[in-house]
Amino acid sequence: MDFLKRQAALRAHLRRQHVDAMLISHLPNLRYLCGFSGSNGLLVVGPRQTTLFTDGRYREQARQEVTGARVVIETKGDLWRAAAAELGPKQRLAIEADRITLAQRKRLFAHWKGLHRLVLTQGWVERQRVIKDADEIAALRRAINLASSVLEATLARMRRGMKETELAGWLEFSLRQAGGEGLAFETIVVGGARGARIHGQPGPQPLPRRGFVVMDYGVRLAGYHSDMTRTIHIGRPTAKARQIYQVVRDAQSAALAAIKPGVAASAIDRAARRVIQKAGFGAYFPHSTGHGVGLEIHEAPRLGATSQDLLQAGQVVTVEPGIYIPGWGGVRIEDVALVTATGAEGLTPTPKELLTYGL
Ligand SMILES: [Mn+2]
Repeated sequence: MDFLKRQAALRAHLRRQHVDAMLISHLPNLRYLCGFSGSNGLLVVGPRQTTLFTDGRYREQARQEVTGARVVIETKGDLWRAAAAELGPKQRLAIEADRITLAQRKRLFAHWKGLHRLVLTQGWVERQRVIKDADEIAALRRAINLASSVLEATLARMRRGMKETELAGWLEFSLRQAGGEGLAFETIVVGGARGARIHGQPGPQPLPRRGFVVMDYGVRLAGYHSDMTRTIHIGRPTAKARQIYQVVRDAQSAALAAIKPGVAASAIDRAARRVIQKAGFGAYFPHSTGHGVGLEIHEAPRLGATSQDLLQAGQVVTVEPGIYIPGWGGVRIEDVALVTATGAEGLTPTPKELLTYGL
């Protein structure tokens, strides 16, 4: 990961904004700029020097991980005071307004008398993170391939009467066994009518004797997140089940085909939604079509009807339309795609044919 290049790009932005330094508190942004993956840290990017402040628990980890920043281990327990001491008394300072609490702001100003020179910012580092570099794309591919690789063996463990939680557990164990650092988010495994809960948590309910099971899961690897959903069917699908699955698949294909640089992110959402509306299920697709993914599971751009984002080469986004019918169930199919110079490259290798299992 080229941390120095990322810091140089941020410094160029600070100069354009006539800001002397930036105090960064959002942990994924710290990781992006200097490699630090600990859970407590502040980064000051000054005109010539970058300094990471963390506590004694991370001494060894910071020594190994951090590139392009001086590391200060704060032993008195207040990183905000330590960072304030680093700031010049006359500097114009940018802070991440949407990533700082009122209590932290108070601590900063207890030690730095520069309130009138404070610049409240949002998304300065996140804007850089939107375009993934080659190292990041490689990391995302590894996470996505790992997650895809465990699905088949997990599905082979399904048994009649198995609880949703147990299937989710096998999925999560397999991700860990294959080398996953952690889960990308809380695994969703919901069967039968419960599949209509878009963000349902697995429960003690048994897998349906006949019906869909929605599995939405991801793994974190080297800080990067995967995100995929497959919906499988237990028992013989009805004509309605087949139809709904096909509509979702067609909606996803239409969205993937619409991706290319310069296109509005909202147009991708429209492409998926149009297919679902035409089939008469428009009222049953209440969420947006996708989102960026990287050091965070949800980041820019947002592929939704009201999104102002424009697609650009190097963005990595999910495409995940679905249909959810109360009392009946749900179907979602989710892949990750890389926006290329000419279109989209699907990064999720798992096939999308309707898979049916007899238990
Ligand atoms: Mn997703």
